[in-house]
Amino acid sequence: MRFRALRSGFKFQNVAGRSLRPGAGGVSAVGRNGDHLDSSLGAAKPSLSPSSSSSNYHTSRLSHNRGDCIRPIGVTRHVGAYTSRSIAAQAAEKQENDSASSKGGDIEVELLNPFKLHLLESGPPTHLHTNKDELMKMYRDMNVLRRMELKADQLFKTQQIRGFCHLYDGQEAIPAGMEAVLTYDDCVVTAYRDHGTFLGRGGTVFETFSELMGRKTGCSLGKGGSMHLFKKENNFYGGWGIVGTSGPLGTGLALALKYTKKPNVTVAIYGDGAANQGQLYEAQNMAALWNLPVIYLVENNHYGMGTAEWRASKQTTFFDRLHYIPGIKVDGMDAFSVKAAMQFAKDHCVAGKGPIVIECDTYRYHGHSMSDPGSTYRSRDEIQNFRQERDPIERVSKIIVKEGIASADDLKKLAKDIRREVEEEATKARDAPQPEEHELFSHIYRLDTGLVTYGCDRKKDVELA
Ligand SMILES: Cc1ncc(C[n+]2csc(CCOP(=O)(O)OP(=O)(O)O)c2C)c(N)n1
Ligand SMILES: [Mg+2]
Repeated sequence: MRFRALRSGFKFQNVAGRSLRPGAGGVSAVGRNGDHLDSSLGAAKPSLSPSSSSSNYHTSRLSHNRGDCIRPIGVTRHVGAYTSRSIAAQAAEKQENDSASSKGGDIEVELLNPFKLHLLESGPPTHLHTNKDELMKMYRDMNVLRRMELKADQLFKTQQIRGFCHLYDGQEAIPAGMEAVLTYDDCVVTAYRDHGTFLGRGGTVFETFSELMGRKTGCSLGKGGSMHLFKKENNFYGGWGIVGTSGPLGTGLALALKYTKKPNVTVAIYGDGAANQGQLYEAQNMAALWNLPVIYLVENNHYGMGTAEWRASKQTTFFDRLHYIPGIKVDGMDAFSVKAAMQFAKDHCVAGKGPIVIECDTYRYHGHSMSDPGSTYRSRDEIQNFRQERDPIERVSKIIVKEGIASADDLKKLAKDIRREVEEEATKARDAPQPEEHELFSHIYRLDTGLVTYGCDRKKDVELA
């Protein structure tokens, strides 16, 4: 399974309720249920922003004001209608697809939101070449993730998922762009909002639902839940509940890569809230000192739980915090921008230039977790404007239709197929068995001690074997 895509001219409202001007026209609505397709897929707006690193890419508190981000250019090409494939089959095809799609293509995409650079003389390109395969893959993979999160919301509300559950919808462009560059020989580690990262690393919808519902078919055998998705075979190291830990863990993984002379990188993902933790700066000091191949990727969705970034951070930019680690600020709602930054950063690391920070400007549609309605500390307008003006899936849809790769109807059909597939995976996961009782303490204590364990009522001893 993989992912991959922007737009804007947006309006959104800051925490004080100040509302910013929406961009002009041509915007398709995203329904509350996540349906994002409609037939108003109009022509792309012209570039509003220069393609340089200094720019009008402006963030002040929660006030942003940018132009359209991707303007597809080039001659229309036609391909046949796409249908969805098995979700599991998509996961197995990553390497092959990546190399095919990363070879570029005949569709030129201009990133209309320029990068912001820190300690870098030049940055990623502002034009990318793509092709129908990559576009369709981005569309499909982001849709699978969106649909999975909407289903998880429903399963939680009907108490089939219990415990913690942090949803990722809205942020789909990050794994989409990131995984368009990485291979499974690169390492990734993140915090608890890990569903998207897991799918990007080749995890399946079935494994995710199984884990969320506590089934033994889950990627952590049903014993970890939403915050502890793992896929070690693809170098995905979690899934951690304690925020900020992904910084030191990722630094350690990068040390291992350097030590074993691998031409790879580690991506350590953390949020804007976590970004103020001390452990992160200790780790980054070491990474800079030892020139480690680590990309610190900040998912700046502008809130840590219910706290706006400006309430928690003296400095609300994260890519330029250290005078000894370079950084790039990127439109994190645009998979192509993320891809370009990621390629630049990976090349930087593999060339032995040490760590680098990528700050992705993004947004979560759901609240912090399922216990947070997400509407008390931010306005409905703000959420709605992100959905309408910057939705990552909608952005790719527009390019696809504009380029004549598939019609709006084809895409609707594909989205419907994906919805059905996700439903089926959820049912399969629900029907899977729970972990055996004797698994209760495995992976926690040694099993060969002859000790028995029991619950607080001592009704039943369980042998650790
Ligand atoms: C060390 C630590 N302190 C506090 C918490 C409680 N906590 C859970 S999520 C969270 C906010 C994190 O926000 P951010 O890093 O922006 O991630 P996001 O939820 O936006 O993805 C906090 C403070 C925690 N899990 N770990
Ligand atoms: Mg955050």
